[in-house]
Order: sequence, then C-alpha cells, then structure tokens
Amino acid sequence: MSAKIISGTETAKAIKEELKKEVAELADKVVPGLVTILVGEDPASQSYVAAKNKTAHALGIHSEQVTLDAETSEEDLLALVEKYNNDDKIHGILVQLPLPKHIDEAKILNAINPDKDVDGFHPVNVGRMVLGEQCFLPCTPHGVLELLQRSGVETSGAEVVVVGRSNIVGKPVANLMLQKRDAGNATVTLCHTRTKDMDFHTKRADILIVAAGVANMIKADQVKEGVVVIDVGVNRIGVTESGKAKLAGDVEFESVKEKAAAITPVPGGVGPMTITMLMKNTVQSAKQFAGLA
Ligand code: L34
Repeated sequence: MSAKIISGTETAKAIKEELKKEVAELADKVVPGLVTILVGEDPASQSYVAAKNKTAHALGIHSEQVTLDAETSEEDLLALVEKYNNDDKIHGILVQLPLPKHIDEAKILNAINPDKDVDGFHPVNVGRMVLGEQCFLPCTPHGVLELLQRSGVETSGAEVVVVGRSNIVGKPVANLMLQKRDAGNATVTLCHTRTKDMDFHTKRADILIVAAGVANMIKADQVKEGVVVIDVGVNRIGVTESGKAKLAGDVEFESVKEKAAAITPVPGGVGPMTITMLMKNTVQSAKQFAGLA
C-alpha cells in the first residue's frame, strides 16, 4: 500500500485564500506590514526570503525586504531592528536565520519587539508558548500542527516521536504537541544525536516528525506500518539539469511511503506551510496593533 501524500502546497493554498480575504476585509482599518531582513548571501536563505515577500505581496500584505552584506556589524543590525520596532507600518519583523558567525543570534532576537515577533523566537514568546498562553507560534511548528489538523490526523493520545532538538523546530513542535490543544494531547518523545537507540523510538511512532537536517536519514526499516510521517528537512543535495537546487527531505521518501499511512513530500510539504504561517502571524499582529484582536 502506498501512503496518502499530505500536500503542504495544497493546504497552504487554502489558508492563503482565507488570509487574502481577511486582509481585504481589514483594508480600511489596517494594512498588515512585514519586513524581512537577510544578512549575507546564502542561496537557501535568499530563496526562502524571496518566497516570503512574494507571498506577502500576493495576499495584499505590505512587505519590505532588507538585504545586508555578510560583513554587517551586530550594532548596525540592532539599529535596523530598532528602526522597525518603531515603524508603525510594520507589524512583523523577521530576521532570517542563520546569521553570520560574528553576530550573536540571541542578542538580535531579543531586540525584536515581542509584539512584532512574528517568528515567535523571542524569549517572551517562547515562554508564553510553553505556558500555553496566547502568543505568536513559531512558523514551522505551527505549520506542522495545521497540516496534521487539516489532514484529519488524530493526535490525541498518539505516540509522537520528534527527531531533532533545534530551537526552531524540534523543541517547540514537541512542546506544542504535548499541550492540551488542537493537534496536541500526544505522548511525545524527543530524539536527538545522543539518543541511545533511535530505531526503538522511531518504530513506536504513530506520528513521526523529523527535523534533523540530514538528507534521507530515516529509512523504511525504522518506521512501523501505518505511521504518519511529517518530514521537516529541506536538504540541498545537488543541482538539477535546469540548474535548480535538488532537494531531499530527512526521510527516504520513496521507500518510507510504501509503509506509511500518510507522508509529506519535500519539496511541497512543510516548507510552504512555514511561509504561510508567517503570513498568518503577520495578519494577527496587525489586528492586535489595530485593536481588532
Ligand atoms: N527567522 N529563519 C527565520 N524564520 C524561519 O521561519 C526560518 N525558516 C527556516 C530557516 N531560517 C528561518 C524558514 O523560513 C527554514 N525555513 C524555510 C522556509 C520555506 C521553505 C523551507 C524552509 C520552503 O518553502 N521550502 C520549499 C522549497 C523551496 C526551495 O526551493 O528551496 C519546499 O517546498 O519545501
């Protein structure tokens, strides 16, 4: 049996339609505004940031794109963040990660006004998230939750295994899935590079969420029949004949899809959801600033 393919592209499209309508309805009260800040010339980051601005534009969100060279000082970046903290047209500030090594990531994320932190990376928002309080949820974990919910995957009581403990994906997605919420109430296991027996855990998973950043790491013999697989990895493994980046997930798609009940592809899985959740958070932020939420 071959798995149902959970399309992030299709799900994202449906959410974007909803958002577009909402932005149009808000137009006489507030135009949501987003700024993306990219430091350096990493091709993957360039492509993600371009996609974010393009999507914002398509939804009627005002978007500004700042590109700084890789040698930009921490001080200059902090000043730029401060400028946008004080810009009334901007409701969402996104500093694309990773940043060059000479810049202290935590220091930058701490400088963003938590009310404009549409990435949900500021410690105040992370704290609110862990406590289950109202906050901006980080975009990739939020996208994973939406994808599970809109695909009708039952998470309540499910054995969820997360592979990867990053601040951007692994830690927050594990935390969200154990909370009492939609797409939550799961029993969560978080595996990482020091996990003694990875297979023992992955084979028990009803829902397997992989965010390790290692191409094709999870193979068919590491999952059980009927598992739901969410593959968060977007690895560049070469170039296609047309010169575009060749992508692979963290899961060996071709073999695992024969065993899984459902699986997300790469590309076209979690990636488009990440971008869409950023739009959702930006609209939410604009509503909050306008006193409408
Ligand atoms: N501040 N930094 C900040 N916020 C984020 O939410 C991110 N992330 C991660 C990296 N750094 C960040 C992203 O935007 C990863 N990420 C991201 C966003 C979009 C996609 C992948 C990762 C995406 O759209 N992927 C497409 C393929 C695009 C391509 O051709 O490269 C997909 O279909 O998976």
